[in-house]
Amino acid sequence: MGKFNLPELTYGYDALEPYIDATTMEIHFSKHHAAYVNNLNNAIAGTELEAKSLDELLANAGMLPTAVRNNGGGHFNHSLFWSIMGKDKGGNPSGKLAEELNSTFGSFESFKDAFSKAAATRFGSGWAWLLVKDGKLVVSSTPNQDNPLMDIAEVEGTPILGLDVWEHAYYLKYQNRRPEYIENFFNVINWDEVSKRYENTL
Ligand code: MN3
Repeated sequence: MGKFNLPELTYGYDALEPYIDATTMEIHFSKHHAAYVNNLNNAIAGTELEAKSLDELLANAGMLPTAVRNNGGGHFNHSLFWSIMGKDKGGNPSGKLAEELNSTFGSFESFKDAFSKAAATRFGSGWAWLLVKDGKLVVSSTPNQDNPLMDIAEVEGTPILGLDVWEHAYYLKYQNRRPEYIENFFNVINWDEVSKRYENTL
């Protein structure tokens, strides 16, 4: 057993059907995410990095061996991703997050457009993010398994919503139709969890 472990998936592989299919979920969680965890553990084993928390590793990503940056990012990103989705979710956010989305982007629909565009235009593999930077909501995207917690990120901050746009996240069901996958992602977002993460930054 290594230092880092797969988180518990709090819903079944079929919980996000029909928007994200059970086979994709099973492979994504039990193979892809598990591989990031194993490779991260192997990459830090026997080194001084073994004493660092995941947050500490990510904050110093620019100085890390590539395997630690990629797999540490992969572990964090997927852990966040599973937590911000759920069965019978979707809809609109409420409370402070809804107010801040409205005041930042003009409306929820405008936010959705900005986030969807970031996800659709991320070339190759990567992630789209809604993050908090200096108290403000910002949409960004990162390549590979990078994320806004990393010192090398173009836009640094605390991610509260992330969407995996690697082909392994959607190809079985959507093939090349990434925009359709992005549209359907909005049917499974757990806005209560995103709100909780937002309020934790205040
Ligand atoms: Mn993935």
